Amino acid sequence: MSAPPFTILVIPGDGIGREVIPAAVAVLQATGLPLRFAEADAGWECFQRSGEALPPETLAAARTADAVLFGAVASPSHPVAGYRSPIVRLRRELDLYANIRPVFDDPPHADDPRARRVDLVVVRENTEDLYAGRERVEDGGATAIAERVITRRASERIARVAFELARARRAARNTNDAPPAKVTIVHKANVLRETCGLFRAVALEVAQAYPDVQTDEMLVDTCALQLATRPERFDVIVTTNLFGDILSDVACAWGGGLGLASSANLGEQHALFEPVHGAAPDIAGKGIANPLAAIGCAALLLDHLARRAPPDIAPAIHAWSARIQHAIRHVRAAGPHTPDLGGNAVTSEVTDAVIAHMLTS
Ligand code: GGG
Repeated sequence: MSAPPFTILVIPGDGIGREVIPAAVAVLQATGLPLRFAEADAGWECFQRSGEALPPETLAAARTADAVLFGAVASPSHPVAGYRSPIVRLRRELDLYANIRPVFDDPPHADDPRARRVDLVVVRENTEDLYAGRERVEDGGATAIAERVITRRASERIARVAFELARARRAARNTNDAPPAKVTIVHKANVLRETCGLFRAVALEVAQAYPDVQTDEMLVDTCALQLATRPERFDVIVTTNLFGDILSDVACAWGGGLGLASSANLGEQHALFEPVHGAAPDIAGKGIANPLAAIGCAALLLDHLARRAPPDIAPAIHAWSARIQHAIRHVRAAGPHTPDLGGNAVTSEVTDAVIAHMLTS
């Protein structure tokens, strides 16, 4: 392949991000595709070393890369002067407004028959809501206030992503008896009348343009319960930033847990891929982190590059993504498994197994 290489900016971040991202890079390198890797720093440990959680050179490199592969960040829960979450900032700076978090159980990790029918995507608005960072204290610190920002523009564009995705998923199922596409709009408009009220109204307006997609709506607390008890009823869930953060972790329980959950952060100009899991300080440094979520991100990243690649190489890039996903399914079924999946394999053994399967099947 003689096409100019795509530039992938790799930001391992904190904790197990530094263990699982090299695994994903090893998988991408094994494809032999024209990819050029650059590495940059960000995160809590970076802040402690340099005073910057997201150094300007990291942000500049992210702006020029074809895609970013991000590991994890471990922000402290207590306030630290000058510190802001670098991943929340990156999503906003790059206008990565759509956070796409698929959950499926293939092969099923549990005997529960519901697990076999789980195939859903949480589409989370990624740039505003309580994560807009408008917080202040009053009364000499006795009162803390956070402003929740919901705009028509952000609600409209995320709803459109959800409906387009539902339509595309239905088309990809490619059978007459496949269930219809469905989008569930999740909010708390009965209490948060202005903010969730706006999000709900705009999402329902967008739904009018998609008569082929079933639309329903659900309060966020009901959705949490339904995700825990009837996950098979969902296709695409669209919701605001904080609700999406929480609900996608709940949903992950049906996909074998956080060690298997990959996500894409997409905007018009940029794309960033990261495992849903965090830095996992309890296991960091032990070499036992599950790399499959990060390797799944590598597959999502290739699909993204394929959509932008010249027609002569796009099919090969797509094919490698499919091979990686197939290898992940194989290793999920046959092992080796890291401790989160009940095994005792180390990160490198799982990575090697994925690469071996991907290159030989
Ligand atoms: N890879 C996703 C990740 O790092 N999740 C943890 C998270 O969102 N942390 C936010 C933060 O620590 O700033």
